[in-house]
Amino acid sequence: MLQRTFSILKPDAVRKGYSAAILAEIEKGGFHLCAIKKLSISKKQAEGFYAVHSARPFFDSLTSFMSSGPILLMVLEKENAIADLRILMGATNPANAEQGTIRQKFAGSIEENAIHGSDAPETAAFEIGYWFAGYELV
Ligand code: FUP
Repeated sequence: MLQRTFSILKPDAVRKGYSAAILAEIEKGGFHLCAIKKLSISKKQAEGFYAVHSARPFFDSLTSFMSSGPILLMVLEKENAIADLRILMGATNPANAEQGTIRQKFAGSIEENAIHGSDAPETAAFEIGYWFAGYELV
């Protein structure tokens, strides 16, 4: 079944000039790019997006980081998109990420970990709707 997921190329990846290389990995992985936009988001927008993590000790640092520079926001589509993107991304902490994954190749730390991908259908629906209007998805 075709499925959509939501992804972000985080400020570290964009700042280091890895955007095109990571997009190439995503396309090689068979994902169709339904939507993409580059934004500099506010701390408040980051806090709304990561609201599920609001009680976690890293929340303030994470939302400051996510609002520290331009990011690329994307909607990706393929069979099994949510799980397949998370395999392509690798573990949250790049030190634990499998060889050949995006985080193993491009991430610097557990916080500055290059890429976000939705973890379930409900979160994908929330995250796509948080950043995109229906007419922006092609
Ligand atoms: P993931 O789904 O792999 O992005 O990981 P989580 O949902 O567990 O965490 C969301 C983001 O919080 C991570 F991408 C990075 C950040 N984070 C930290 O900064 N420190 C931590 O200990 C855990 C997560």
